[in-house]
Amino acid sequence: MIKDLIAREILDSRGNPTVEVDLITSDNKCYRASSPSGASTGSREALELRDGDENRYHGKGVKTAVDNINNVVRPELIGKKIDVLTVDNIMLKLDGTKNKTKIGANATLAVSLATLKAAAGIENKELWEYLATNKVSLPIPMMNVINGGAHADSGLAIQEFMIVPVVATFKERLRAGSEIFHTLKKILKNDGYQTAVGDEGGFAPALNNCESALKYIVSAIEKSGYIPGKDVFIALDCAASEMYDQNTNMYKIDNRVISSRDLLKYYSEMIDKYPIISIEDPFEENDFDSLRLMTNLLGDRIMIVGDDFFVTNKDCLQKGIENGAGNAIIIKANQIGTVSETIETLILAKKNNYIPIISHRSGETEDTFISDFAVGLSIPYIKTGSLSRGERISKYNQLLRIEEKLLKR
Ligand code: 2PG
Ligand code: MG
Repeated sequence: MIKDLIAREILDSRGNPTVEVDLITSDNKCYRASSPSGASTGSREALELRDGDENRYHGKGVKTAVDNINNVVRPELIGKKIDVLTVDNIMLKLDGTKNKTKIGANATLAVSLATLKAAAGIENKELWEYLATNKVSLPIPMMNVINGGAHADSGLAIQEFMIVPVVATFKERLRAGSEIFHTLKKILKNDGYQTAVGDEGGFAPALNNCESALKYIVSAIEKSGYIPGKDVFIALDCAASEMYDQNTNMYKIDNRVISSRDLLKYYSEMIDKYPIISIEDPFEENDFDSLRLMTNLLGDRIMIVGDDFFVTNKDCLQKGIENGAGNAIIIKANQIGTVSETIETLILAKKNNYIPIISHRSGETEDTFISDFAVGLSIPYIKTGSLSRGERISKYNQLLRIEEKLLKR
């Protein structure tokens, strides 16, 4: 039974407030969870409730969301069974809005996650074990080694340049990632570029264009002793809504202003030249037509991933399914605000052969639930940043521990 809920305002990896919850069970155990926070958010995401009081944290305080848990949610949940679906349904009813605008998705998610962790704890299971229904495996990481877009001031239009090591074990994938990351640092530095890192721990060099980022990455893969296109691939998150100008219906990339058709041509050239296996949000979030066109053209060669397009929302994904737009989906629990709705979207994706990729947010906490979700829910890919910054590395380290345990069995 839920004995108590204590919510508080903590800070995320960018130093902005977010919501943390302690759930106390009737046998006095404490289960803790927190909500991550995005920067390049999709407009259809559930509401991240912020106070807007400019006198605190530049308007970014989450006191209202915290108070909603302590004063609105808590009284309804005390004494209730520790079961995610039950708890989520109570919160959905209390909120009553489509996008969680009353309670806030940052509030509901923290409570939902804490409940899930408690449910696992009661069965003496780790979170991933509790979630697992059949044979599990470790995910392939997409590691964001060069940052641009809204995550860094490198000036690069594409937000994330990721390496995707596909070598045999997770431990070896992580090693490959780390070795390539450090090689990349060396070669960037040698060429006179800055090697300070962006929000997700990747470098933010002021390169002239996106293609040079791809060249540097390929060179770092090779110089580290791995084969591009065999051991290690490349993935991009264009977060193209950030490159899009709705007045002109054009995209800005590499000091050029181009149409969606030319952007598609550009992607297709890059896929021919570099070992790219995945492109996320290639167009602005409403342009399902271009997404469908790209899926028809390139969908049998690469993953075409919807993040801002689908926002972990089953209705938005359904629109993609009906249009044949995209063949993969980013899963971010805070985009929808509860564990059970996240799983619903995941099930819909799998049923329709959309490849799921579980993802962090650019603002993260020390909570490593996405690592457990990746394994427990059989999600083949995980996006959780670069090979630096504790809040990113903590997810990788958790996956190492899980793999170790699985190998012992
Ligand atoms: C994305 C994410 C995570 P943000 O666009 O995929 O990398 O960024 O959390 O800022 O939305
Ligand atoms: Mg994205």
